[in-house]
Amino acid sequence: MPEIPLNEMQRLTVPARQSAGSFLFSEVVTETDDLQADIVFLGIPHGSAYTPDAIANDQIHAPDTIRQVTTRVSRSLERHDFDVGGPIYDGRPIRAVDLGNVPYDIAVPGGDHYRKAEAVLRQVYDAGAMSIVFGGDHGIPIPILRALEVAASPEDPIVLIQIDAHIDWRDDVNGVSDGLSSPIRRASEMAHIAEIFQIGIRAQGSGRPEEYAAAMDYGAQIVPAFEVHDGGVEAVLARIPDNRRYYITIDADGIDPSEAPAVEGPAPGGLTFHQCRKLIHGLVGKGRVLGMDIVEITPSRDVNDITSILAGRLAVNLIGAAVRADYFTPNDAT
Ligand SMILES: [Mn+2]
Repeated sequence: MPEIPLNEMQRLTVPARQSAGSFLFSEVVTETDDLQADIVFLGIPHGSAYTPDAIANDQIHAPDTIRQVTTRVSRSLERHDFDVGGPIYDGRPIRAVDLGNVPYDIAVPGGDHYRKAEAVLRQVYDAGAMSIVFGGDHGIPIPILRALEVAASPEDPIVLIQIDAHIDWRDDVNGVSDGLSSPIRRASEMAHIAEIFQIGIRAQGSGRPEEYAAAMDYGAQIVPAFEVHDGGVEAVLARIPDNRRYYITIDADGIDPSEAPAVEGPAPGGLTFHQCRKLIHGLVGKGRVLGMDIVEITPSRDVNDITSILAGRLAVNLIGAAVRADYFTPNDAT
């Protein structure tokens, strides 16, 4: 591919739309070469589209919509937050920054946003920061998971936790292998990822016989939604190995449409916010959560922004739990 001169669109990230602000009032940083941060927020609006019209799908608006509802996620960082047992950052000197969004470059066929996303996240993980990424569709964890290579090794592989109605094991759709139906298949091919838990799967789970067979051959741990409802989150946590590094990918349709209506394919019987929260807190207590993404939110279908607020609240719960588990700084640090 010919070298394209550096311009605005060649930047790895660009700030969010000004009216959207930043997530949780955090400082906006788009110079990431020497990143200093404990936690980063990043929008990856664009997946790897299956059809030309899907390049501009509704999901591309989710990162800025989630930023825009910040004051409904957290009125102020100083307030007591009952989900996490105090102010979100617990008064500790945590540096959380909003890296903006990974731009789509129309000058490059197919875009080069996955390359940019992977590049910026490699910097994030090199800096030892936790990533909280807002998609975008469910293709966007693919560059995230590739970048996680720098935070793990084949000897200490990452445990992938997916919350989703669908198993996402397609090898390709329309010849596109990095799209929204394939993130778990791609993850399964990465040497630095082992043990995949797929939680909340239900209905037909978009698993054709060959995808289900591939998941079983790999040894994917499929935890259907109704198993979570019947056995409880504790039983799911007990199945997940302790003292590991974890990465969490949440497809909004894994959550029940009564709580997360802004999805393309609502499926009854999904996980509740309460169950997701418990799972996140449980994982933080088990080991090191390296990051989390929340994808597949379609803001135009939302009801009173509840799905975007829910996404923000899941992020707050991960942060609050990680801060109190001394991920970033000990309690007595000043
Ligand atoms: Mn999915």
